[in-house]
Amino acid sequence: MRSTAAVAETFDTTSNAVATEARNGLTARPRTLAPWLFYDEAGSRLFEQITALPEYYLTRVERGIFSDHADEILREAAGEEKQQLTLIELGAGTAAKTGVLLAAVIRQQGSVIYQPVDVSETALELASRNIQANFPGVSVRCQVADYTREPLPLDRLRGLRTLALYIGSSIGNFSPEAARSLLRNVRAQLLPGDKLLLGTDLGPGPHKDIATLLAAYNDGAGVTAAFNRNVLVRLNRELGADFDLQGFAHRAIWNAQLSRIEMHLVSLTAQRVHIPANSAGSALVLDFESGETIHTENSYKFTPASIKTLLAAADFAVANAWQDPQQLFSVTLATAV
Ligand code: AVI
Repeated sequence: MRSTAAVAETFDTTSNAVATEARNGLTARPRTLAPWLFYDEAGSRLFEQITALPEYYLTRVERGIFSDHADEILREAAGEEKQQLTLIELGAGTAAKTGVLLAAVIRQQGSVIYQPVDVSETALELASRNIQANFPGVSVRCQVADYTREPLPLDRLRGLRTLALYIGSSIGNFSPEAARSLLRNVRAQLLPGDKLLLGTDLGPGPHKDIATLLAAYNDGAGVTAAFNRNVLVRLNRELGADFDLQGFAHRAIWNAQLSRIEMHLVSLTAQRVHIPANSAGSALVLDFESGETIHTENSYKFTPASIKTLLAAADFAVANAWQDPQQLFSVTLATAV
């Protein structure tokens, strides 16, 4: 966990991380760029826009599940003993998705301590201001931390049961091994009986076709394309690279075997890209063939069975799960065993 004062120091480390990721990913075959590179200021704004797109059902449908079932979810999380809950949210961002759950917990127990964890201090400041203005019973304790790399900075309060929130299908952006290890890390900070609420997008099913999935990652307005290309904008700006933005197309594909949507950037011509020498090494000359791709993101899609297996691997047992009527998305409540 980083203190606020240490955040400025992380700038150098961050640009070094960008340089290292670009070097390793772009010289590998197939070429890759890690999805965390999407989230600079412009990318975070584009992602906010994505969540409001008609094709991107994930945010809307998950919010609908919360609206329909928040009281039940919170009641089950408190258990038969009706224990007081404290909430911790991984990757909370501005906590825009959490309002419905916070309102329900306030109805249930009058007040609550809410601990949002995120790498972005700015997002957390916004979260704290919004929540304090709109939910008087909530006391917010922000934690600036990268929960994907560091142990979860959980403030355990005596006698209170913890409900950890990991919503928005964020778990889907990790490989199965990384997802297991992330959830094991969360589990290591919890006590038996504590709960985890996990939001996951579902794979194709009786009411969900592959076209619905693909459209969510290839919207008509081109916002997801801009989000994907923004990674090149970032490398041009931060590393002085000379990617021709029009020379790369956005592509989203469904990988049925691995149950994931993949996002790629496709080189439209044979082209050469330069990245000047930087803290990660000497200058790079990258020769792209026409049609060659950079793999930028995986977004895994689940079934009730695969959610159960993933949770079990991290010592969580499914307590209950809620889906929308079309079975697009699932919200699972799991107990730490
Ligand atoms: C943040 N994450 C859950 C999003 C997803 O659906 O995988 C990121 C995203 N990529 C393209 N559109 C949205």
